[in-house]
Amino acid sequence: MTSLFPLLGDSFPNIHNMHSAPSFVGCLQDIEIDQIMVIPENVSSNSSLNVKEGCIRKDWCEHHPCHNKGRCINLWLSYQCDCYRPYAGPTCAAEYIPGRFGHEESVGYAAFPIEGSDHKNETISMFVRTRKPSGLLLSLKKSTILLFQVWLEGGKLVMSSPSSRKVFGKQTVNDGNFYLISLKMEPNKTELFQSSQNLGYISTPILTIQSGDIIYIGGLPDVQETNVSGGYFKGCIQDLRLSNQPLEFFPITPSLDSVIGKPTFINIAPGCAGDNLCKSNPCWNGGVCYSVWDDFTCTCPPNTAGKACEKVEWCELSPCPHEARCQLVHQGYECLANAVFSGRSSAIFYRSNGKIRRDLTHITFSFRTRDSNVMLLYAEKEPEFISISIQNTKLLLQLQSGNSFYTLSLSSARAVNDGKWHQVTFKMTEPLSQSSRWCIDLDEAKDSTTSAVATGNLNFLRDETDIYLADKAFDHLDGLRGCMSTVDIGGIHLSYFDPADGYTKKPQEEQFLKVSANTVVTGCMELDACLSSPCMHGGKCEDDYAYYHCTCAEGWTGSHCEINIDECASNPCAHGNCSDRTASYVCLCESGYMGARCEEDIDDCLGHLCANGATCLDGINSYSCLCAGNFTGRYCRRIRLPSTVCGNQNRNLTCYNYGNCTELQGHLECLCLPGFTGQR
Ligand SMILES: [Ca+2]
Ligand SMILES: [Ca+2]
Repeated sequence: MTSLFPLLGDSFPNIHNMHSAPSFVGCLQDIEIDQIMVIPENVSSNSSLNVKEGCIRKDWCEHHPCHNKGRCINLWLSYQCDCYRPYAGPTCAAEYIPGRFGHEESVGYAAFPIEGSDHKNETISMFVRTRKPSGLLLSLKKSTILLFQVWLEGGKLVMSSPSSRKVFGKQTVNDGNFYLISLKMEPNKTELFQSSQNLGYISTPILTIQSGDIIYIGGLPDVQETNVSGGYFKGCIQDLRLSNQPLEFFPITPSLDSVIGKPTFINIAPGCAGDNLCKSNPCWNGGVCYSVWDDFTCTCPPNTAGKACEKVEWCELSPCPHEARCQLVHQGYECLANAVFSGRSSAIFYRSNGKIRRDLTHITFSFRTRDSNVMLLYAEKEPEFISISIQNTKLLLQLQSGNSFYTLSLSSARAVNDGKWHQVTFKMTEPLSQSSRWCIDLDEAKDSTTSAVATGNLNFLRDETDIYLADKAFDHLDGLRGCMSTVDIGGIHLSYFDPADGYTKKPQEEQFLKVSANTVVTGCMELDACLSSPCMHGGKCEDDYAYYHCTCAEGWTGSHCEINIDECASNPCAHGNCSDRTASYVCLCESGYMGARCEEDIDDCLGHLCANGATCLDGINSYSCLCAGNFTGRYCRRIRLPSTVCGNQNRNLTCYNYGNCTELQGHLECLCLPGFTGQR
């Protein structure tokens, strides 16, 4: 024999038809058979198949034939794709078809019976996508005996077997994304993985999956048994595998020599379409719904919030009159204000809108008054009634309600008519009971008393019962002079604003409506304004609830008595300059005048200097002398008429009016002209 190849040719004429073992692929060099070198030249063409000279290797992966990021493995004659899950097929272009469980509120599950010999050290793995926080994922059963199972609880994975503790996942997986979950069964334990993260293990006896065992996915045939472990799964499961064997819901790969018998599928849909949750119009308040997988989102209008736009920021719509304070209440808002009542005929009354369903077990409000006997709130539906009043300066609740024969009477210990604000709550001590004791809570429990007897709640106010505020309407007493806050009965308010006031209609279903048409004066001051002593200069302050008033001391005026009255304004000084003082004035008199108003002319003749019997004539700050006889001059000290004098230095005589003074024998005598007489 010189060559093996002819022999080969003879022995394997149909080598390409033999499938039992694959042919060698690669290069051979320096082949020596029986010390004879075998080289391509001495191998005849009919004794060889697919043998080529040289050792050229083609890069089959050069053009990236694998899809979906599959890894390409270059072989001599072709390539192989190593696919990422859940892709499959020679080029990873195919994808395992997910099974949709619980589509549109259906319930379903899959059951894969095991066949063939015992399976040890197996891994069960799958992709899971859901938004539900609970649901059974996998259950392995031997006949009716549960071996172990995996389910979702609070959005987290849980694994357990009947004889083991539970293993809990750390993160929630119900966010609508796919998660790869694996169970690795080892001889005496089973480990749970989320992607590559080991979540823990349960100890199991040596676990072999045997022919006849069943892997349940998404639920069990028995509803109650399923509900114990989170109920039926809602979501998608994709690329389920028992080790490397795909367990397909909708096969895309040819079934191999299977370890799985004929599976059962109940209500499993192909693909992973989400439910259309927008179908039920879940968005409130005009929100626009957009479907996302097994969920929805709402595009909310301004002033609304929440997943379904269910929360309305009502107060941001400024729905209240400017003097009111907006407050959010259940399903809506309320406009709160303090009202001023001025006694008789200011009473207002309310009625339920007929839609109040809640139990009314408390009543809360604030008030301020100086009245010592006055009605604050009254309602009656015979024989039931409620009366809240001030009697002998104390706050008093009288209540007869339900089946009780007693009239409950509950009074504050302290006087409440000091004109200051007081907050009061009357409430049932056991609001869930049909009948209970009531307690009063005044000024943040500074005054707290509980009734001795029990009675029912205020539910009679839900029917057609008039609720009077600030007056009883049909008695002879004056109504309240003072203020009341908005009254809160069981969380529903008695608004001072009419629904017809043109503001946004209140959306809440349960309401008390103001029935009386008279408008309420709002704007009661928060505090007694007189506490800050706003009246100056001894003015007296009076608090009128809505405003305050200063009664000024004498000499002062202005709203706060800040102006000194000008008492000189009426020019009170007759002959003088006025100088203003407090509640008075001072006159500085001109010369010659006296008196408070300078009205008095001073008698300047007192101590006058008029001589010779002259008469003093009073003037202004002066006087004149009216001379007698023949005197003249300012003070009448000079003789007024022509005269002659006779005699000597020691003894002389003056004769007036041209009388002739004569001396006869030492006797001096005046000889008068005709018409004059007298000695001189
Ligand atoms: Ca003055
Ligand atoms: Ca005078």
